Amino acid sequence: MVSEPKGSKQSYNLYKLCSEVLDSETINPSHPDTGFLFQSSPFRQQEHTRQKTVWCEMSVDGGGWMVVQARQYTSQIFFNRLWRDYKLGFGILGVENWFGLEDLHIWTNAQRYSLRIDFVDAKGRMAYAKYDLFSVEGEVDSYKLHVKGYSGTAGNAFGDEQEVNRENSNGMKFSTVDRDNDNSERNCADDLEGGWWYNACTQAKLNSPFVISENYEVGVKWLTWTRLPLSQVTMMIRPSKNIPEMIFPKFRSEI
Ligand SMILES: [Ca+2]
Repeated sequence: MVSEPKGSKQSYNLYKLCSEVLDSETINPSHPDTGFLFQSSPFRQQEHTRQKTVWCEMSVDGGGWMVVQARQYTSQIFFNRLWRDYKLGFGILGVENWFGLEDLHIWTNAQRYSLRIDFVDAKGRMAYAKYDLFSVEGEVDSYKLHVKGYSGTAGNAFGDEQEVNRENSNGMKFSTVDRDNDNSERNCADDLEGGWWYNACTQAKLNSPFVISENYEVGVKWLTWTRLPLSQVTMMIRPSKNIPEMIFPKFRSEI
């Protein structure tokens, strides 16, 4: 944990983001190499007091990532939850969790973020998908997903926003079992048993229950990589670096 400045009247942190802990020269050498929890805030200004305990991942791809979704096939956390739970977040930090759509919106609108998703399949093989830009709109727009700039080894299961593909999640609203915002005549969240940015429905089934099957319909899957069920997934975000504003005019600049 990052210690607080001694004598400070309020509990403001030295750092606001996982990436700033990493960037700092005063990083505490007692930090574990892989990850830790600390109080984070999306804003730099001290008048913004919105804070949240977050899970920092410091060993993957240069570190400084904040984990926003994690699944493990051994876990007991139930993911087929209602809108309110997906909005506010749930799970156990450091084990299996959903960060929460409202905070995802606030964080990714405070500045530009990259997204990285790491996968382990049932045979222990690993792959990843990375997006240079990731943002989530507000609740009035049903937390619509936007990603750009794919790279990685697992394929772009979110798809391109301009591309017509009824399984692309990019540009889609979030849906839960009690809020059907998808493009299917059915209720994708009900059929696939987890909240997600469904179209009709998706190639990225990351909040579904773990089922050992190569059946396309069931299990935790990233179908541009493999039909094998996944045994582990981690979604994490970090501020984007060195991305010219003019290329991505739809994304807001840092406040
Ligand atoms: Ca529907």
